[in-house]
Amino acid sequence: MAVEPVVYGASDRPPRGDYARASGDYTCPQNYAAYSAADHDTYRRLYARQSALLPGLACDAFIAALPSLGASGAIPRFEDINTRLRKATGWEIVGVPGLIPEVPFFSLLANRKFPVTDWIRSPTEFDYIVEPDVFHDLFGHVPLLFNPVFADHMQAYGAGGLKAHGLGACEPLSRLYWYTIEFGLICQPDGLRAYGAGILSSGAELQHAVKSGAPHRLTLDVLRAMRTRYTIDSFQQSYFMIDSFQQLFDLTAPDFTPLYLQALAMPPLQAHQILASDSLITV
Ligand code: HBI
Ligand code: FE
Repeated sequence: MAVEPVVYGASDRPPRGDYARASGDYTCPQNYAAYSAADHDTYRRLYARQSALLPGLACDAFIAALPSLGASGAIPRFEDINTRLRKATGWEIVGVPGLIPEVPFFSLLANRKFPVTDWIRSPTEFDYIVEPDVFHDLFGHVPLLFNPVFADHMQAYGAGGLKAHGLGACEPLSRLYWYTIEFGLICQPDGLRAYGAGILSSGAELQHAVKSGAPHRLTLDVLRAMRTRYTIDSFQQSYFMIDSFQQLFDLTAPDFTPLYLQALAMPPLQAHQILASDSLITV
């Protein structure tokens, strides 16, 4: 079955990935032979820069699990990661040509499969890329799939997403994903840290998200996050903080349908907006 490419946000150019390679569920085998020496070198340099930035900024669970991705000198083989990941949490990663539509995306998560884009950015996009590539998807998302509580949360999120789609409530779910899985902060005994993949895979946003005085930092309230708009082409203006992955799981694992229906019925909030009921955190 032929699948349609997915265009992200207001992007004015077609997505990079070759969607003709994908099967009906949008997955495709990792095209390992297609990587050039320059591609492997891009991954090696991204990994080296990013891993050096983590101490004091990334959460402990992420730092502990990062070596599970394997040697950092070249793009890993998804199958090698899967041998370890299946054993740790029963999750596996599957190749995709890029962003995929919400229903296949949620279906994969609900089945404990995480879609990983298989191509890598060009050297000119070393610092910033609009679409997720293999570095963002692997380095940003996969380490925490080795954490059992976080892994269970991701599955529950996928199941909730399928339900939301049936109710026309994908937008609130996307916002929650954005402010948790992509840009979430966590409070550790030794201070605030990042667990969101968009922060952890970004050279510049890591410091901004955790240490800068500029953005707002709010205690996570699921309904509040579901109402909050976001921008995809600048640092976040607001971040939401959790106390533990267990808290994230507890907030979303039961039936959280009433929350996204509630969010749909309320006006959206701007990315920088602050309400009297918000609980703000200072760093
Ligand atoms: N597809 N490959 C991929 N990766 C994502 O993170 C992703 C996606 N499709 C949809 C999607 N995310 C969003 O709708 C999330 O907000 C749910
Ligand atoms: Fe991501």
